[in-house]
Amino acid sequence: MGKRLLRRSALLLLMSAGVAQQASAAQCEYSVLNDWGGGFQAEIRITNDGVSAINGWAVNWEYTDGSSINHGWNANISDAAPYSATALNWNASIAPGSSVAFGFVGNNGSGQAQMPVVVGDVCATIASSSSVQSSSSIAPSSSSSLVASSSSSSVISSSVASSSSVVASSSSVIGSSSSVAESSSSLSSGDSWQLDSTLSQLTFSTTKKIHVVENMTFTELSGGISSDGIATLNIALASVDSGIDIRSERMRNFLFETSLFPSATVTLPVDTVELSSLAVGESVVLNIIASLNLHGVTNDITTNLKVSRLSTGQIMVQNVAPILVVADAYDLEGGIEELRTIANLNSIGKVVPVDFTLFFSAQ
Ligand code: UQ8
Repeated sequence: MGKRLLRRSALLLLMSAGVAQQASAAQCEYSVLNDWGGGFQAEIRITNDGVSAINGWAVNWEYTDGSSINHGWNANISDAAPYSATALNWNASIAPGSSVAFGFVGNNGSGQAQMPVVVGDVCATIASSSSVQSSSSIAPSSSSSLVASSSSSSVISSSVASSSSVVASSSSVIGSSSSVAESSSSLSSGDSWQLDSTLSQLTFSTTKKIHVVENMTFTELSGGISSDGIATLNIALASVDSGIDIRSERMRNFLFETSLFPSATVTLPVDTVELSSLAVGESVVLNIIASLNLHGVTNDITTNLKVSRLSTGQIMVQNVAPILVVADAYDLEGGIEELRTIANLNSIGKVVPVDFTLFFSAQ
């Protein structure tokens, strides 16, 4: 009886805290997008479910198993534990009903990727949840829901999420899409190689009216290869350049939905010993499995990459054959249909070849 009363008053306390903060409260959600045993890719999404705009935000989270972060994007992320992140200029303000997300890759402390509770003034006091959105072919992961008070948390339920593995064909990959964002992070110290965004390029080709093919590009790329062998490519989807301004804007709003999904991220494990033993002037073709997170969906890409050492301090990574991104595999078919209707076209192709040349500089 006493215990029941105690539980009820604790619940009432939580509920009233939630109500008091409702006007500007946001849900702060930690998701593990990919867990390959030794490392992980995760995202924190802040969703404004209050009635007024949020202007500026900061969140904190802690790992209790020694997990650490190597590289992040779309926020200023602290270099070491305890981890915190603050907004960049372009994503500081969150309108009611909208959300912003930032991401990072890191090393697991022990076993599976941990899912810490995210706290901060901006986060609703009553609950914050964590879930695994998808997993790579390398390792499946699980999801859990958490209820958190401002300083402590307890797991109230957990369930195993199914792993979604995707399309891979013998020579090039099938997967699709993603959303953009400016990507930058204060975290670069863990990288042994950093993507050179001025030299690197990523293009894709679209097809309309059966046989009209056009080349388009993303102008903002970032990423790196960490000393413990995690390569990351982050594509700011808002930087899409279709060659026609109004079309690029429509692609941001209707196709990639960049306010919800600001960036597409590719991660893959890399053998850093093999990389450092590559002589200047030498090239190697590697068969890799990467994970592409785009438009809230993560799929695997199996393909060949040509890696060339241009100098002691520079490597170049190119696709050997175009990587075929299937729009449907990333929930992009609805957006393509919207673009087709707006432009009054009879067809837009849903398989999109992607090509890239990436340059990395030694740190
Ligand atoms: C050492 C080592 C190994 C390091 C590794 C380094 C590393 C990280 C490597 C990466 C490896 C890797 C595997 C990378 C993968 C890269 C990929 C695959 C990235 C994905 C990129 C991406 C997000 C691509 C987009 C995909 C997609 C499905 C796009 C859909 C585009 C379409 C179909 C657009 C339709 C456009 C169109 C025809 C619009 C119609 C239109 C409109 C609406 C309009 O308004 C207008 O103007 C008035 C028109 O013109 C008249 C129109 O046509």
